[in-house]
Amino acid sequence: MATTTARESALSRDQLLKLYRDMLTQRAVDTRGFQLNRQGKIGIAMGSEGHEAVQAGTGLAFERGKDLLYPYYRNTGIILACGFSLADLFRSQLARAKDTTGGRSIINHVTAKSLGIASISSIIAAQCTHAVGAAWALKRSGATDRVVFCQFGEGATSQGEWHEAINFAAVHALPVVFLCENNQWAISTHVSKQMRVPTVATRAAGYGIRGVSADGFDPIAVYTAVRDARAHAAAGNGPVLVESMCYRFLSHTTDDDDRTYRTRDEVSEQRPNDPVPKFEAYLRERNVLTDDEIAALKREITDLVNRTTDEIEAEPYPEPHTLYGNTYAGPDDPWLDSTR
Ligand SMILES: Cc1ncc(C[n+]2csc(CCOP(=O)(O)OP(=O)(O)O)c2C)c(N)n1
Repeated sequence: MATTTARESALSRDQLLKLYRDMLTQRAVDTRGFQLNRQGKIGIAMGSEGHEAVQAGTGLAFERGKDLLYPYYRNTGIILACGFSLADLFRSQLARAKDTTGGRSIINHVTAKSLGIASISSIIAAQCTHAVGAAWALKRSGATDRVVFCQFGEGATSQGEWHEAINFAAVHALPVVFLCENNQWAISTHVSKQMRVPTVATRAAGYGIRGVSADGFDPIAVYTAVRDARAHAAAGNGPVLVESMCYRFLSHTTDDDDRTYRTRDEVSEQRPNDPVPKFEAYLRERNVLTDDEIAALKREITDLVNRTTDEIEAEPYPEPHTLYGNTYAGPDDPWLDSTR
């Protein structure tokens, strides 16, 4: 098992700025989700504070137009980094008519075929078998330089489906990168109750594939690990398991109260690892951005998120007669049709 912590600065200024913008956007969107929930405007929000470096780094390694992404429910940052529109994300959260599922799915469960983004999974590890199926299809069709990104938390690695998926992908040398966001908690279950081995990446040895642990608070370390894993899989060498070590600073969702299972001291001890101020300090030290530029970028992203929220809130909800749309063939409302 390899460990990736190196802060490689072979990245261009544009790449560094993309990482930073994506991290700020993810945090602003998640904060807004919690606010909208507390205002009674959306049913539930899932924060990802602490996962920004993982998701921005992964988004940068994803090759748009070639790769496929099989996300899980905490992946708003990745889907935005891979090109999903902010407006469509808020349409999903606010269940508006123009949402890609017509306002019918649980929040953030979006799909974007044109971007290679499969539907987000809330069924733990279900996306892993789907991702492996897609990777198998890529291999059988003779596609080259195309890789499937499969995202999940460390809790998912206790599901049978995860083991089946990774084993099948290993045996058939499929072009898939398994990407674990290890935030130490699966709702109230600590990682120490999840597995006896020290890291998820160590599990790769059991399947005969490469396993890598990356510093998930450092977007450059994550990017480097995922980029290398992608290259390995794309070259026909089979899957790689990349684990990014991070932390979930907020409750599991707005329906969860994390004070019931972890201490405030534990959460405060992790705060210095917060990836957003850490990356800001790095950009400042390297003279990539000044304090004024950082403040301006934050204002720009806050304004964008505010404006988009207002615009989408002003859009209409789906019409009641569309309730059965995409569910039954024929008229939208079978209850109005007495012959059915
Ligand atoms: C098959 C299945 N079992 C249980 C659940 C309930 N559940 C929802 S989230 C979750 C925790 C998953 O934790 P992890 O995979 O570590 O991801 P995290 O939420 O920490 O990002 C569980 C058990 C579910 N959605 N699906």
